[in-house]
Amino acid sequence: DQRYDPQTIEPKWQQVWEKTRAFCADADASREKYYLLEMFPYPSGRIHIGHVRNYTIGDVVARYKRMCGYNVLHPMGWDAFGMPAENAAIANKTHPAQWTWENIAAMRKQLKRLGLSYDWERELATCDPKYYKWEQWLFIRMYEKGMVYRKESLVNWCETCSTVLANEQVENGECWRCGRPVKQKKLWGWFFKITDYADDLLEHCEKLPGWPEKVLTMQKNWIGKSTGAQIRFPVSGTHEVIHVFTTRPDTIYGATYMVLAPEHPLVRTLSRDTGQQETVDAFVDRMAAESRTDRMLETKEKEGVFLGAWCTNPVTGTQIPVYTANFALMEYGTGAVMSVPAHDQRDYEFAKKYGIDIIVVIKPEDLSVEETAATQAYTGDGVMVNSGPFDGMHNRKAYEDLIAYFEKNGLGKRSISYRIRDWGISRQRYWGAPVPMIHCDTCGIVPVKDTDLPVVLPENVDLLEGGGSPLSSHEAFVNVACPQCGAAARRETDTMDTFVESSWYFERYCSPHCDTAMFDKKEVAYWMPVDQYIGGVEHAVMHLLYSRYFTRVLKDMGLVDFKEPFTRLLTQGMVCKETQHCPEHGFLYPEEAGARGESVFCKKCGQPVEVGRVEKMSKSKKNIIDPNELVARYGADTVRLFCLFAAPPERDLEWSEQGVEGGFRFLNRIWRLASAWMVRFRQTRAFTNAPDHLDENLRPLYIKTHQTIKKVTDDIEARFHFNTAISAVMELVNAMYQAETRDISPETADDQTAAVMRGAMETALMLLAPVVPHFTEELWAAMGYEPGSLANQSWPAWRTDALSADTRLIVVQVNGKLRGKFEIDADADDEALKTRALEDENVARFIEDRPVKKVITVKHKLVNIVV
Ligand code: ANZ
Ligand code: ZN
Repeated sequence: DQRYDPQTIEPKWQQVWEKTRAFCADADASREKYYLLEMFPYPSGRIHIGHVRNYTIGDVVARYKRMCGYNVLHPMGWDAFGMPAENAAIANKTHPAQWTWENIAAMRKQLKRLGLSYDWERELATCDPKYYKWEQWLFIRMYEKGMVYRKESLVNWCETCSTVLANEQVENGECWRCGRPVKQKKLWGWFFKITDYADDLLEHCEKLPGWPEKVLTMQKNWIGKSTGAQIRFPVSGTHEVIHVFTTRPDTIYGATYMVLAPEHPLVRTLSRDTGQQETVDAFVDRMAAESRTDRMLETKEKEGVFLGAWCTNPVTGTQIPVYTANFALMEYGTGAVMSVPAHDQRDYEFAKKYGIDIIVVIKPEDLSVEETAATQAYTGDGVMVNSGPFDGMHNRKAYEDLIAYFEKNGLGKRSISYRIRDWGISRQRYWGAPVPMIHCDTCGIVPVKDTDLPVVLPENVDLLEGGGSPLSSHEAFVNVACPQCGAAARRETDTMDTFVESSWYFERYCSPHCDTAMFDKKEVAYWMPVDQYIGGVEHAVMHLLYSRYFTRVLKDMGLVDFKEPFTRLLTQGMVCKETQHCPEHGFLYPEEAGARGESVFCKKCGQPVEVGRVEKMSKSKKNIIDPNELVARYGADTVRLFCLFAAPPERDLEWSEQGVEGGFRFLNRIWRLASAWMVRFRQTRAFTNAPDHLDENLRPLYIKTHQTIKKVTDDIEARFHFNTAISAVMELVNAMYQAETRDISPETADDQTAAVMRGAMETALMLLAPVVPHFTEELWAAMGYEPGSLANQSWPAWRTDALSADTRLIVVQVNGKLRGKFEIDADADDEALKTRALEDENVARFIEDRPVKKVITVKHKLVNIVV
């Protein structure tokens, strides 16, 4: 009698899978493909529990689909460029490349130990010149098509990381990576024209039914399409004109002041020699030091200064003061706001603060004009007032009429604004893919020749302590001949945002070793799009939007023939765990707290510890679990089982030691039962026929078996609810134990009994195979099957006639004479009885070609067919 020992079983099967290339995929037009992808990891050095959960969920789907007969592609690789490598290299006096490749080796080993069914022959790392060569190639194609441009602009600058950040990488005014405040800096950089695709990206949000609604909403908000008008406001006493973008042209009669963004070019021009110049300059300088997103916060105190200049409201002809203020953003609309304090809360607060007129121009039915904006702005619909010829009109109608009026009189035009900006991809850092461009004094900007690609990152660099790029001081890298005129020129030293690499890696996986193109078009045509993508919701805008954009670029280049890279998306929840908190020492590791009776105390100070707050696992909360330790203690299968059993994938999972123990016990229960019956199992085959051929006492277990197949399949198909699927298998195992305690034992079992037990056990193994692949493969082989064959075993099918324990025997008559019998669900309705009766061969023989005149059914008893 052998003990269940995952530490010997698991490496054994992993070797078998590797040797037999069990999960290597080949395109095969005769088979239906299924591309399952999890977001690839950054090689930080260690797999954390979030990875384990993410990859386990993906692995179960991949293994399940394989058993369902699909040709499955399930690749893995490394998002290997980026800042941590550089910082670690500076701190540890190594090279980013060395640090990265060592981490990859360590993490690959950890992933392999989890028994994930990857096609490792397709492994890629984005820092490999063979990979980024094609990114550079595409960059040049995009440049040729005007999809990339270089400009000087105000950028989000993180002092700590000394690099530019994309808007998507600024969170609440802070760097998404280091959490420090982000500043504004004027800098030259490269941009991808993602805004050209804003509308298309937005529209197709409606055509992604396989994506979570919340992710689509985030993308829509990020793209931020607003419709309205652009209107011209002439500046008094000059020839300048201020253009505003407004979503509410219907409120123009209430525009009592103008606000320009601090960076608006007219701010300095208009304030010159007005006596306000110094105040304005000081304000503008102060704003430059603040981050944009910070300024956008709704809660941020509104502040601004008068420019000393006036402009004319084009419909009223009144002079209104021009301000600059923190809430106006240069990057949105035109950088100028016609402020309507009566109908916009932000404008209202500002007007109150600076004593500016508030004029109501839209009145709701239930309020008087005086009451309408008495304490706050009124933002709803209503009837136009104080609006000259538009008075009395509904504001929605006035909206349209006013735009028509502007267009007719050259005062403005219909207009659309987007919140999304072009994607700034320049990074002033070393560890990234070099932008393949050359600056020549005579020829200007010249792309590197295709034959000179890749532009390889030089290895021998001095990384600068405080960050910054060592490339610009690397003479051998920088000095280059102009590809066009041959004169001495300088190489571009910006590297690309790492999100560029992750925008096409899923296409590269289709033919990862292709060295004549980004990818083999035929392979991509077969495998793409990804059928199921799985990853964290934190990528809802950046990575997932960039990837959609990049796929559109590839489509417009004729390289792919689809727009959307990911048909279905699953965003898995976080892994959380209880925390322990001491009032004096903050969060405690489990070993830093001791138990005294019912209560827990801090071992350092003896004070009682607050136990219980469940939070996302993180080093700072001291509630992390090391997957390596867990695997060493319980084996990979138990860890996988727990990750899937404890919660449905999209929900947060609360870690519990007892839960893991429970998983381990469950596997041992199956193991013991299988071991006890194994000799008997080997002498028999699983029973698979209709249940009416079974003895009464064996029928319940057989039916339970088929019910379980159906339940597990339905749970996986509907929403990947592995937790309830696993519960169902647990019930089946219980049913086997119950059958055993009643009257069945391996020693006394007759052939039919052993066959039904074997069928139940085989079914449990097949249903659990995607979840605990090593464990099930071991028992599968023990039962006499070809070792390693379970991974490619067909997913079991249920018999519809074996789904209900409560069946009835129905007799079938033709013209009143008994001609057949069948067993059917007690719930079966008349229609089901009739269909089943007519299907009966014997019955059909007696009907012959005669038309059926009438069918009489008696529930639970009889069908009489009259011909
Ligand atoms: C007048 C007005 C009246 C406005 C009113 C709103 C309500 P969304 O909907 O987000 O697109 N705006 C325009 N450009 C701006 C900029 N660069 N910085 C800050 N605010 C700006 O916002 C559009 C509205 O935001 C515009 O419509 C404008 O204020 C303001 F009752 O114009 B509105
Ligand atoms: Zn030149």
